[in-house]
Amino acid sequence: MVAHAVTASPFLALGALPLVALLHRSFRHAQLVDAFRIDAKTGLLNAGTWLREARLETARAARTRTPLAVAIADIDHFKNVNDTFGHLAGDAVLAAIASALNALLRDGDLTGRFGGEEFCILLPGTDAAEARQITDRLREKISRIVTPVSDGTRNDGTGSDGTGSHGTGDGSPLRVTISIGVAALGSTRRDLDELLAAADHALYQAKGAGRNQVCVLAASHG
Ligand code: GH3
Ligand code: MG
Ligand code: MG
Repeated sequence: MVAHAVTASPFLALGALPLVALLHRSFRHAQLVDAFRIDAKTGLLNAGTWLREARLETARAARTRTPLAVAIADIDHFKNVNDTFGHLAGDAVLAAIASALNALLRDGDLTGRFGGEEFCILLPGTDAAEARQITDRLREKISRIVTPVSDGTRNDGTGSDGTGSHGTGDGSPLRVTISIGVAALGSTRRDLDELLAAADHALYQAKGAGRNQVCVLAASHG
C-alpha cells in the first residue's frame, strides 16, 4: 500500500505511514499475546493458559449440567527416545504429536502442553464413553506417526535401547506410543482439579497396565 502511495505521490505515502505504524503495533501486540498463551515448542496452549480456559469451561459445564471430559496424555518411554535419537529428534516428536492433536480434535476442544512430554485435553460436550472413543483414536493415530530422524542426531547409531526400540533398526524411522488417562464430569468429580486428579490416576493405571492404552476412571473411583 505504501509502495503504491509512494509511486502515486510522496504526500500520500506520508498519509499512509500512521496506518503502517498502527498495523505494526497491533501485529506486535498479537505476537506478544501469543507468546504468553502458547507453548513455543509445540504451538499448543501453555499450561497456565490451558488451566485458566479449562477452569472456565468446566465451571460452565457443571453449571449447565452438560457433559465434559479431561484427558492427560503422556509419551511412553520418552527418555529412551532422547537417549537413542537425541533431544532434537525428541523435540520433533513433540511437535508431530501436537500437530496430530490439533488436526484430530474439534475446534471447541482445548489442547495444551502440561509438562515436558505431557499433553492435556479438554473435551466439552463429551461423556466418558465418547471420550474413550476419541482418545483411543488419538492414541492409535499417534502410534502410526513416523518422525524422520537425520543420522547426525542419533546418539548410538543403532536405534536399539534395550527396553523397547523406537526405531526399526535401519537408521531412520522413529515411532512413539502414548498412554492416556481420562475422567469425565459427574457426581464425584465436579471441578477441574478433581477431574485432573482422576485423569492423572487413570494415566498411572494405563502406564501400569503396559502403556499404549487409554484408561477411563470409573465414576465411583477417587
Ligand atoms: P513413561 O513411559 O513412564 O512416561 O517413561 P518416560 O521415559 O516417558 O518418562 P520420564 O518422566 O522418565 O521421562 C520423561 C522424559 O521427557 C525425560 C525428559 O528428558 C524428556 N523431556 C521433557 N521435556 C522435553 C522436551 O522439551 N524435549 C525433549 N526432547 N525431551 C523432553
Ligand atoms: Mg511424564
Ligand atoms: Mg512419559
